Amino acid sequence: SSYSQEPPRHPILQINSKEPFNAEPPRSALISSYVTPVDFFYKRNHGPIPIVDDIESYYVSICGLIENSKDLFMRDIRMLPKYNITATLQCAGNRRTAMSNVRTVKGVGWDVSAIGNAVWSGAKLADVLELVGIPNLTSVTRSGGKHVEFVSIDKCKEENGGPYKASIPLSQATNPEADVLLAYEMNGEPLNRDHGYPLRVVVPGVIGARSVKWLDTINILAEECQDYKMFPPSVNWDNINWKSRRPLMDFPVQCVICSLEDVNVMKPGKAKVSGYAVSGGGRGIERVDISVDGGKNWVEASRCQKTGFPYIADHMSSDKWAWVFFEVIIDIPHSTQIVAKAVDTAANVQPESVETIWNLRGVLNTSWHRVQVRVGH
Ligand code: MTE
Ligand code: MO
Repeated sequence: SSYSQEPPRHPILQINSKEPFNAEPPRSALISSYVTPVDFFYKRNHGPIPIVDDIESYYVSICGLIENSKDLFMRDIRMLPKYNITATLQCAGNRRTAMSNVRTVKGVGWDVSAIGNAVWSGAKLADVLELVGIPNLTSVTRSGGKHVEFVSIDKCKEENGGPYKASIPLSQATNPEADVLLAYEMNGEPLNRDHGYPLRVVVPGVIGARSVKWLDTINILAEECQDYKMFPPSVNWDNINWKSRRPLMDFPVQCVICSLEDVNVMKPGKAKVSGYAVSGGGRGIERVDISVDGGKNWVEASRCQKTGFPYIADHMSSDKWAWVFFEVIIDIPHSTQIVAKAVDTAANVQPESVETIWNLRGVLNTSWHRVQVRVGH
């Protein structure tokens, strides 16, 4: 079958769908390391993993609404300044299973680990576009170019066998501060096949779907790609109007307890509650609050953000797109619900209940994270 040449994967991963391969690490493994090891990093695919075996002949085409289209080989991309960006990638479907427990949604089920934090290294998309003369925005804007579409070489089931693709606004693509990368390394190693070898896009602070793996073509377009959208709870498959909503970009503030499973049996006394918190758009985490009485009273957890790797603490690197870990030691005297919620640096808060944000695609479940603990003697 087309899935006969899949790469080997770590047995710790919990498999949510085998073909295409979609898997996430257990909660405890996710927070065992600030920089997520490649083996533990969630894998989100829409088709078989493509094989690129001749790296010398591999190139990315830049075309669409530009005067001269251009092909860039790996050596052209490697010649540009190399940046190391620690960025958290999160699937819009993270925590979908909890949303589908309210009412059925369409999409692969995920617990809380469709997220990971890696050091991505490569060229800035802004530099790549400059190489082909694109920041000369006058010519592009005159031609009507407003969006940059990334097209992959993979073939996916959901696209009727066509390639996977996604777009971002041209203004973000050409902004060096947005840190959009064409990455060829993950955690200091060449990308592996699962994560996009030989080259992938990394769009920090934005839903994972925009970070196209196995990049084949960059298209300058007038219209954005019609994909990943969020609808109100009243919209169903009979009254859906795709054109009525914008594609999702920045992910909202998110926070999850990873030290506890959904139902934990524990002894009364002090326990550690820890996990991750992250916000989109480069917004930091201002505060993480923990409650051990279902959300009536709160204590603030301590936060830490370690730098990705010691050797990249310089002007060529950034960790403003990376998650924080939080931790609090707290007394849990009896069976209860433990809740976590975060506030980002723009004072955005998380919705209290998943019911109010239910949507038929099951995206952006950022409701307060709740775990049930049973305390016994
Ligand atoms: N790129 C390609 N070519 N094919 C895909 O299926 N999945 C997207 C994105 N890029 C996908 C892709 C989605 S939905 C997510 S969340 C991230 O890749 C997941 O990246 P990862 O598998 O490296 O964790
Ligand atoms: Mo995703």
